Amino acid sequence: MAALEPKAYSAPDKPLRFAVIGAGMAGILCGIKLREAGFDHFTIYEKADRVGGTWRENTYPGIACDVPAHLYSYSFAPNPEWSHRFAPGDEIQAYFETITRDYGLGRYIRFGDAVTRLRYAGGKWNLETAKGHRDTVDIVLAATGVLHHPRMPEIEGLDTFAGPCFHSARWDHGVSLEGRRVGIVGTGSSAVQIVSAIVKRVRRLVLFQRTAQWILPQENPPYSEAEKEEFRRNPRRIYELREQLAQGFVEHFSNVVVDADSPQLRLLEAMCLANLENNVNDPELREKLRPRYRAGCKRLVVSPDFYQAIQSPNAELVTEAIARVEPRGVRTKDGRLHELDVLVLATGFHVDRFLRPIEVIGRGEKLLDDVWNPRPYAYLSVAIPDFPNLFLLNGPNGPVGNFSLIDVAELQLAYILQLVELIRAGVCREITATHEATARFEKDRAEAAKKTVWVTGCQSWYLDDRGLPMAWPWTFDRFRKVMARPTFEDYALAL
Ligand code: N01
Repeated sequence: MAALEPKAYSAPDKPLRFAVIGAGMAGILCGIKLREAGFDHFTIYEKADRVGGTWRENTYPGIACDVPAHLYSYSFAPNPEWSHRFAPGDEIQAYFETITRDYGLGRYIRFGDAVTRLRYAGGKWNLETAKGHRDTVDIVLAATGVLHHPRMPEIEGLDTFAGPCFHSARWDHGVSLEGRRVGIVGTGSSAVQIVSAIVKRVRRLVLFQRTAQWILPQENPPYSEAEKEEFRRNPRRIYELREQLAQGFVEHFSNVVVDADSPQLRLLEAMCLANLENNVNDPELREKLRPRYRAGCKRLVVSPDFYQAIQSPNAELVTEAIARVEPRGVRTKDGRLHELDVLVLATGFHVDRFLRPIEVIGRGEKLLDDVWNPRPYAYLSVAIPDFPNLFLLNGPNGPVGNFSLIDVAELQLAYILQLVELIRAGVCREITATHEATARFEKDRAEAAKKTVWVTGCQSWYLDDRGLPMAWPWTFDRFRKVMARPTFEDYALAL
């Protein structure tokens, strides 16, 4: 610890300047917490014209968060107004807009300009944007999201489709679905929510399923006016509820998926299986909907009514593989043409991009694109060797999908700010995760990943090019503990 004493170097004579990239949930959090910590020199760079990230971009019918609303909120900004246990997307978007306003962050955000380049030189990060704006900062906080870059399927003839065709994260609200024949490719969380939301509005719904999903039947009751009034009068009640929800989520999901042998996982599987057996009447359809891998192997899909929706008389589940898309619809390998007016691609995201396509050049002219080839990594998900004073929120190998990403980001930022404090105090100018610590973390992570349910025999967005899960493979309690205080020896501190 002696190395951490302020010695040769004194505290910076100028206030530290930060660039935060992205004004989604994590970027807004950065703005609030930087100000709280007394840092006022920062810009939040946002390429779009509104805050909100995921919730700004995903506006498809039926969108809701599968983490309970009182848990998917900032710990310091409870919201008594959530309408349902699982909040709809537009409420979450409104929440982030309100928070941005309430915390006076507007003047820190530069909208409508994408950061294109970051280069580390002379102990500073030089930043450039698409519009030619330049900035020089001491510290970069990358809050660029994970499920952000839509993955378009490689299907022959996709561009020949005569009607509207769009990705679930690029919903075209100008297209009416009323009385039309709508095809949906994919059966992940997005597709399942879309199916339930639109089946009653469309003339015909065709769901193209490549792999069946386990569906956990979670009801989504509204909060009554009396409950909301109680939350308003007594915010303590929200904290108690949040605590309960967090505990339940950790015990019944987060800690369970990282232990493929856990009895709770068997319980989760039994609940999904009972949902299928009890709620799908036609044996042929039931078999088509029956997954051939363990529940939780893919990110678990929650829905109270998907099975009901797919059994509607106007809905069809197609399990025959897609051969190609034609102007009039989708042709499956059995030669059948499924005629459609609208085609929705609920085909997921490229989850290995993080702050790319920004060109990031670290110490010694190292290109992040090269360093992250073939796959991204970061020490404890927050710091990359050779990229000093650049920290990631919800970066590679964090607990994505395991818990509320808001809690994850809050824990990460509190950890990062402890590192930043060393710079402010004059202990060092530069902080970089060491190669040794990062290699050790990667090795331990790969070992622990073998015990998770994610490697029990399915394809999913959790898996990297080697088939190893890219998510935190330990319990959430362990994550909380690790994030509580940095192991400073795992960082190189330079003057
Ligand atoms: O994407 P996905 P998503 N031909 O990657 C199929 C979060 N989220 O947007 O399983 C045919 O899960 C692919 O098939 P297969 C949540 O963490 C949360 O639905 O690979 N099909 C799969 O069915 C979630 O896990 C919420 O065989 C093709 C689907 O497309 C994550 O976001 C809501 C295909 C992609 O599923 C991603 O969910 C929404 C092809 N060529 C999202 N290519 C909630 O909070 C892909 N597929 C509720």
